[in-house]
Amino acid sequence: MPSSPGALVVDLKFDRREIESALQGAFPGRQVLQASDKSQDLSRADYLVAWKPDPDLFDRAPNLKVLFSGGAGVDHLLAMPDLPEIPIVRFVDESLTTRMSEWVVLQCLSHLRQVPAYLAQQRDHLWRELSQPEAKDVTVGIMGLGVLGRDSAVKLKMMGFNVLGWSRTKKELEEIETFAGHELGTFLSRTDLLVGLLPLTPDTRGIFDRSLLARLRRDGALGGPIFINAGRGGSQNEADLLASLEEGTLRGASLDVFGTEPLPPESRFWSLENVLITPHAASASDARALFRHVRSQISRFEQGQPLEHVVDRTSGY
Ligand code: NDP
Ligand code: OXD
Repeated sequence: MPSSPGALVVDLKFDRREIESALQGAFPGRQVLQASDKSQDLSRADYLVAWKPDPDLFDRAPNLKVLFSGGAGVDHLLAMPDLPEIPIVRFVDESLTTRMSEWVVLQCLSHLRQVPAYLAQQRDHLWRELSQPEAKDVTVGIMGLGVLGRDSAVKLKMMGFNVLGWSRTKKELEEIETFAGHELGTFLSRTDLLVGLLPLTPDTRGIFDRSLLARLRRDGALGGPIFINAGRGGSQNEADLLASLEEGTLRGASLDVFGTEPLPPESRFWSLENVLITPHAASASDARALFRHVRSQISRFEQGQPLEHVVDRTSGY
């Protein structure tokens, strides 16, 4: 008798109704178990799709074969105690990539077109035209040239910016000048708008500190450097960031991620007029797209084909 397909456990801290609706018909013939129901027996499940899972999850589901991250980043999984030695597949999907590029382009244009200053003027009922540099005179440097960084680079280029990219290993990208790890200094000295799209790993934790921010170009068309981060909050030294914004080493910032999320109401970041804040919403995972990706990877796995987007545990991404 053919055995029934392995069950999938879902542990996603997303909107419950969105998950329920996206699960309708998503895994035909396969049992789907919700980890939030503590009465469920997960002991025979083969697969898990998770975003910030409960700490007891691996005790409850000891026979998993593949772990799917509910997002592109996997730091939330790699930090878990008792993480089993099974493949971890991260979420890579056009919808996620497109959303991130929209956010990055939006933030770069917002600083180019002086949105923080105009918002302050609007609050004060002030009608005053500010200077208007052109995108071609401004250089965006992207730290992290992975799936998200590369797409953002192409779209920023389409908007007319000069674009540079930095990554651990050297990349070849059409019309985009790229730098490898050891070339960070040169990359920073030519960057006006610094975009962080790095995963959080032991090597990137706290990388955006005062000394790094102080190496950005100071005499560019924007009148001072801007920092834009949608990677992970853990890669920014927030005390250094606040000091750099307050003393003018940085002219402004756009921050989607923070060391503590939600950002506490008493955080000084909230009241800085030169900072645009979004609530870790640069590129939310679309539940339907996520389940499509999980279904297709499970199907590859069960047909004996290699899984795609498997995390390298040594590098941490
Ligand atoms: P990828 O794994 O595709 O790319 C990671 C990039 O970072 C690669 O270019 C890699 O270099 C580079 N990198 C990693 N470590 C270092 C290092 N020590 N020094 C220099 N470069 C390094 O990831 P994605 O592009 O898919 O996603 C990036 C991150 O974005 C995620 O890990 C996640 O944290 C964040 N994210 C945030 C979202 C949000 O809504 N705010 C949504 C989705 C993702 P190399 O190419 O040489 O390997
Ligand atoms: C992700 C995120 O990693 O949303 O996908 O942060």
